[in-house]
Amino acid sequence: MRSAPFTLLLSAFLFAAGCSDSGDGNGDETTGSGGATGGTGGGTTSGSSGATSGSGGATSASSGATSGSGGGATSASSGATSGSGGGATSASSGTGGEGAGGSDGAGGGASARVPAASASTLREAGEKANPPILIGAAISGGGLGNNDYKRVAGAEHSYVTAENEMKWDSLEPSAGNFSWGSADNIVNWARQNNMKIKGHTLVWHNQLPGWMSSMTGKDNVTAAMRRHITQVMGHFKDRVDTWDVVNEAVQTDSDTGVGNPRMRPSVFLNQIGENYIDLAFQIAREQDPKAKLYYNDYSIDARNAKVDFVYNMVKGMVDRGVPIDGVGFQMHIGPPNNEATGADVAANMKRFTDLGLEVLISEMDINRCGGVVTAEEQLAYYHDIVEACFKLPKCTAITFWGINDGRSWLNSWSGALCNGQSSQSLLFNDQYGKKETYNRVMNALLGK
Ligand code: 9MR
Repeated sequence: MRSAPFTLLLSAFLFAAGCSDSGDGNGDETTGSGGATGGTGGGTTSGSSGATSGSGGATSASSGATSGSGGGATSASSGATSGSGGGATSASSGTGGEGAGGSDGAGGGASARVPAASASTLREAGEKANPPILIGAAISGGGLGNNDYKRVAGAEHSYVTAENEMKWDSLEPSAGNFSWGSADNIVNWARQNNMKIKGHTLVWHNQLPGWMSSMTGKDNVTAAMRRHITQVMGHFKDRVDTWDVVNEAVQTDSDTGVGNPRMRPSVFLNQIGENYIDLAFQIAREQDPKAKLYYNDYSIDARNAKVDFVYNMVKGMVDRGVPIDGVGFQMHIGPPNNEATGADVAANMKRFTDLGLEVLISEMDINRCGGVVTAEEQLAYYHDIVEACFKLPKCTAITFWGINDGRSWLNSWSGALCNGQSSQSLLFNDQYGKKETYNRVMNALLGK
């Protein structure tokens, strides 16, 4: 397994390869209206049969679909009961159990997640775990045009993030004029398949239309940000109840999260100031009192300068009473981003859950290009990182950034060092067959 010294080496290598922070594959490269370029189109203890419920969330039994409009919709392996209170509870054999502080539907203060005895899909393994865990995928409009893609995506996942279709340039291409069609297609497909949806993403420096990125004046930018958040959350209300409110607001000298962490310049930072982050979360909370509101970023997966900065930023928000519910760790492992062992991830995530926050793996893929991550390392990373999240009851979701290798954004991003080769980064091959990476993830979800 690679450790900090390797990360530094990788960082130096990426610099040598010309992968500076202004061109990293996390989208820093574009700020204009045509942003999307790469890609493909687009306090209890858990028990064996405990009941769980989230705030306003739906609850379903083992084979049931996870659904519901409230935050923290969950399912339990057996004996599930629903509740409208905020407290997540898991109890042994349905004997009740105590509320876990009203924080979420994720097991609250549960000390361990109990895996399912068996499962035939990742989704089922997640739904039958106690507390349950959402298994997600980035879904593209282009992908949904393919029947195999749809079959695998729907069968294996319980959670959807639109890969590009809910970004600012897609939803509000010109000021005040909203375009919902491609996002609605994904959201409606997800709901037909009883999948929960994460809105991605409300405030981000990238995939921002030119009219917005060139706006000047604090009042103008604040008003435009307020309108965007309000309109978008309003349109999807009762369909989308978890949101990446702010994405990638922190940068370092290296895409691996090393060196000089600082707030990332953007129209929001430049015109409003650092307070834009608090403001975005406050506006989102006003719009939906029950939604789960997340901060999301890359290369914060293992302990490094960037994640220390993000930790302090998020801790400040919690201390100030800013309505943040959790942090998404993107988990793009390998070029152009960081590497992280399971142990790194476990220790790093725990700091955030100790603040009372949920954590999520929000965009996982492991890039094999450039010979930086070997096949064996990739398998171990997939198992051990998924296991690290699974073992934390407050790690509420694991989302993979795509379905099959052939459609991965990494294949066409120069910083990923693929040079026309497949990144081999996901769980399904080009024919939508399960890869060994799938088996390792399944093992981790079953506690093996
Ligand atoms: O996968 C997305 C790709 O199709 C787009 O071209 C790219 C443009 O910025 O965004 C990709 O998704 C990014 C996500 O929205 C935020 N985190 C990094 C992801 C990979 O770059």
